[in-house]
Formats: sequence, structure tokens, C-alpha cells
Amino acid sequence: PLLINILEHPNFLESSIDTSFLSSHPELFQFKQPRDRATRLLKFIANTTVNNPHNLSSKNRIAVGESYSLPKTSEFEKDSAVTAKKILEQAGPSGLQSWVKEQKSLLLTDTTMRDAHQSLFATRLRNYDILQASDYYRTHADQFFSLEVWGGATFDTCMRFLKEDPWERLAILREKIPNIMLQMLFRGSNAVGYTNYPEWVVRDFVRLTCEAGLDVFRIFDCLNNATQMVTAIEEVKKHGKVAEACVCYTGNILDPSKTKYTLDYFVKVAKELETMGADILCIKDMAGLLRPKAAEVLIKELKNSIDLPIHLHTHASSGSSEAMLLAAAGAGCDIVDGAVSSMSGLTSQPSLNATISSLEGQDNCPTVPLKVLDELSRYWGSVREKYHAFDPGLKATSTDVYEHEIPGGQYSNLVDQARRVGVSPNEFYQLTLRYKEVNQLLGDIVKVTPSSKVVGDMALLLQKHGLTGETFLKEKPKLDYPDSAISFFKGHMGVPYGGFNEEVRAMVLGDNPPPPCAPPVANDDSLEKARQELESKFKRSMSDRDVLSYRLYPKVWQDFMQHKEQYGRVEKVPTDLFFYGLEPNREVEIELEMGKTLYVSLSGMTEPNEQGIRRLFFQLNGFPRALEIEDES
Ligand code: 3PY
Ligand code: ZN
Repeated sequence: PLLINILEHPNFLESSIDTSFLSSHPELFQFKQPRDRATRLLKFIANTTVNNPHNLSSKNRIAVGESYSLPKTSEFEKDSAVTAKKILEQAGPSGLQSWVKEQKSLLLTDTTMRDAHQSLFATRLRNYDILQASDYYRTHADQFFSLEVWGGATFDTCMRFLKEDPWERLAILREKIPNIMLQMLFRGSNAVGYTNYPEWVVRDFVRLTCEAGLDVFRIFDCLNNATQMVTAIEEVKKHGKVAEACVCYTGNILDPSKTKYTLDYFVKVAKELETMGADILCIKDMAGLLRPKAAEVLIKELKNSIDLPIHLHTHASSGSSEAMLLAAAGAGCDIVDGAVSSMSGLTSQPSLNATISSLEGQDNCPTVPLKVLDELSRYWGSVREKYHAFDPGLKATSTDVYEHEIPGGQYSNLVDQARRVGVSPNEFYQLTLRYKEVNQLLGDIVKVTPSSKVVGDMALLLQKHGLTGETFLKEKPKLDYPDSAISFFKGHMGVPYGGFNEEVRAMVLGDNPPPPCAPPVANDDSLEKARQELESKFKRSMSDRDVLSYRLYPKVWQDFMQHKEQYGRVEKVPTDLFFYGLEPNREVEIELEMGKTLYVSLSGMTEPNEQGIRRLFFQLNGFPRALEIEDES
């Protein structure tokens, strides 16, 4: 359809544009016969059933059936006269800024569709489950300040594990929820990756994201280095969207023995961000270390020192996060993040439901109805069951987080990484001690993606070799250091506040390491140049989005494209089927599009033959279909 639209465009018909590239790219006219969609999907189901590509134990498959159905209409359905989204559209970011400051009620951001599932079950939430909630958000929840739906790890995991195009997720959400601001987490000069990218990557990524309909960019730098955020802030402002810049919180401003990250330090970073043109200041408490009294002190001081609205982000790891939000709200915080209660708590965000009910009857009570949140909680609770396999099994919050300082978003990943390198669940506490010691060895750094990964990778290394921070320094063993640590000490993430620990730097990089510097510049210096390279490599035309996806995650993107070629689009496959495959004699319904539904069941399969091939016998819309698939076990 895209090509047809181009061919019918008046500029094309009048030859007023240069179309000479068409004759130099004959491959554009080699149309592949689209293979039968249903057959490709059956192949996908067959492969998942036989080969268990996600390596999941069927014990984790909880029979949940369909998700809870959100009501189509109710007394809470409304189209509000005033919403943050309308203010942004009518008055731009500065109008929004003034409006936020005037609000008496505490404004809310719902992180359920980004940080909550990143922190609870390793960012595996699929479009299938997200989109079933979108109508309800549109019709019942326009009083949210914003929905955090994109960025952080979602870009990577969408392609790597879920085989979905992250750009499409954003565009569909925009289409389905036009009336609530959509927000993302952007890692400054690391964009949505783990390393520094050239300026054009940051700028074009922001431009495309704006074009896809995103409203609020939460921008941070993993070492609180404001200069690493300036390009993104500038570009967001150029497109008339909201630049929300972060100061990442660590330590404890009320502990007099902690002299590095003080109240003055955080205020100084915030002032720099205001000078750079931020529209909103975010306090990004990625590990949940901000205690209630500290929140009050910090917010009051920030309100005295800068003129920006304040948006507070935290994690519930310690168990005191709702108390902290209330203290922050009392001190004049404008917007807070939380998750729908069934997706809140533990390493996720505090509960929105609890926050609203705690403020009921007070002047600053949020305007999102509690009953709406309760419905959403029923829905998300039923969805969460399907992702049980990715849940690290944390049973309770713990004040240990004040010691180890592991970000909520890293915790569930670290549990998984630890298991994979043979650290037993009983040793996990030891690993958290190593994490704390490594942080000290690195000079007590701000820990958030990607600097948190450096600490996590080094902690795993020490634990694997039976070292503590102290014996590591004393014995100076020759170790195979992780790439993240090498890149950190080379200065590729910038220089941490207070500088490097030179002794450890020399251990990792060797004696007399060169001065810290930015990573080597890639030889593509513009989107067009990158596109040319890719088009000649892949012999097909590449959209701006493809170029950016490839530039950020080359191998992941190529694997995703190959998966798509082989199996077609898989996002319409119900979630338990997507992860575990099909059990015999169960019929599933896959709605490919309006009016086109596949009914699939599996009657049985043969044992593998000498070549390892199994034959699977399906019923597809009432007709028998047999497929052969290689059993890779
Ligand atoms: C991310 O960068 O993915 C984070 O969630 C940091 O908090
Ligand atoms: Zn977070």
C-alpha cells in the first residue's frame, strides 16, 4: 500500500520529483510472492510447540484463559473538558508548564505499560495485552497526566524477545489513545541503547519518535552529566514536545556521613537542567532510595531554587514508597509516577490506587477516579499471570535496597543473569553485597542504565571468582573483565562525578591507561549515509525507522527481520500460545484483522524421524493441515 500511495502522489505523477533512484534500484520492483499468512503462523506455532524458543518450563504455564474484560461503558466514562494533552496541544510545552504549576490536585503518570513490567517481569509485556486495555484508557482515564509506554528496555525487548516492531507499538497506542499524553524514558546520548551514539542518531531518533506521536521525553544521563543530555533536550524542543530532564537520585541526603550526593549536589544538577531548557524536572529515584523526609526536604529546596514543575519517579523496593509519595505531594511535588496496583509494589512503582485512596478527601487528591484504577487493576492482574515465567519470584519488599542500591529495573534482570552464570538463589544476598562493594570500588557512582550494568556485571564477576571487594583490591587478580566495565573505565559513558578510582581503572585497562574519552566515532555521520550503507548491504529500501532500529541494535534487528520473513507477524497470537505453543486438543482463536479469524487446534504429532523431523497435525478453520518441523532438541 505504501508503494501504491507513492505511485499515486501528484508530485510523482507530474514528475516534479527526482525519481532516478527507481531505475538504479531494480530490486524495488522484485515483489516477493507473499507466502500464505496462515501457513507461516502455523509454522510459528509448530516451532514454538516443538522447540520452546523461550526456554520456559511448562510448570510456569498458568491456565488463565482470557484476561479480565474491561467494561465498555460505565458511569466513569468521560471526555474531560481539560486534560494535560489538550493543554499541550493548545498552549505548547510552556503553556503546559504553567498549567501544571497551577494545579491543586496531584497529577499522575501511569507506568504500567513501561517501567512496571520492565521491573516485575523483564519487559516482556506484549502488544496483545497492551492493546486490549487501550480503549478503556481512552474512554475512562483522560485525567492522567501521561502514560509511560515506551523507551528504557522496551525498544530492545520488543524486537529481541517479542518479535514486535517497537515503532508500531508506539504508533498504534497513539492512534488508540489520542487523548492522553504518551511518555517515554530516553537515556540521553545512549538513546534507548547501552552506549553513546553519534549526535545524528539521537536527533533523528527523537524526530521520528515525535512524528510517531510521543509527547513527553524523560531524558536522563547515567552519571547525571547534564552535557550528555543537551542534544536530546534541544531536539525535543525543536519539535514542540515536552523535555522532562532528570536528576538521578542516589545515596541519602539526610545521612550526614554520606558527603558525596548531598542536597546541594542535586540542586546544582537541577539548575543546570533548567538552564539547558528543560520544561519539567524529574527526580528519578531508580532504586527507590528517597525516604519520605528526604523527599520533603529535597522538593522544598528544589521549589525554592528552580522554577520548573517537579515530576517524581520512584520504585517500591523498600516498602515505603507510597509514604514517600505522600510526603512529596505535601511538599508541593506536581506529578508522581505510579503503577496500577496489580502491577505495583516490589521492584515496580508504588500503587496508584493506594496513592489516590490515601489522598481522598484532601485538596490535592488526584482527579483520576479510584474506581477506574480498580478496574484497570483487575485487568492487569489477569494479564500478569501470563508472564509468571519471567517473574523473579520476589515475595516482599526489603529495606536491604538502602544498602545495595540496585535499581528496580535491574533487579529482576540480575536475578536471571545470576541464575545463568550459576549463582544460586541462596547466594543472591551475597551478590547484593558484591554489588555494594563494587559501587564503592568504582568511587560510589550514580547507578542507572548503563552505569548500573557495569556494577552488576562486575559484582557477578567477583561472586563467580569467590572474591569480595576487599580481596579483589588486595589480590589484584587477572580477570576477564566485562565489556561494560572496560567501556566505563575508558570513559565511554562520561566521567563520573568525583572522577574515576584510578587504582581500579588501571586494574581493568592495564597500567598507564589513556585519558578517558568519548567512544570512537562511527563512520556513518548521517541518516542518509547509514541508509545508503544498509540499502547496499540488504538490497532493499530502508525506512528511517528501520535505519534507526538497525543502528541501535544491528543483530537484534536482523534476527527480528528474519523471524518476520519466516513466520510473518506474530503479535496477534495470544500470549500463552506465543510463549509456550499449543497443547493438543485445545482450539485457539487468532484474530488477524477485523473479520479474519483463524481457529487452530493441534490433533497430534509424530515422534522425530531419523532427520529429527516431526509431523504436526493441525485443524485450521475446520480443515486438516499437516506441517513438518525440525525438532532441535
Ligand atoms: C532504563 O534505563 O531502562 C531504566 O528503567 C532506568 O531506570
Ligand atoms: Zn524506574
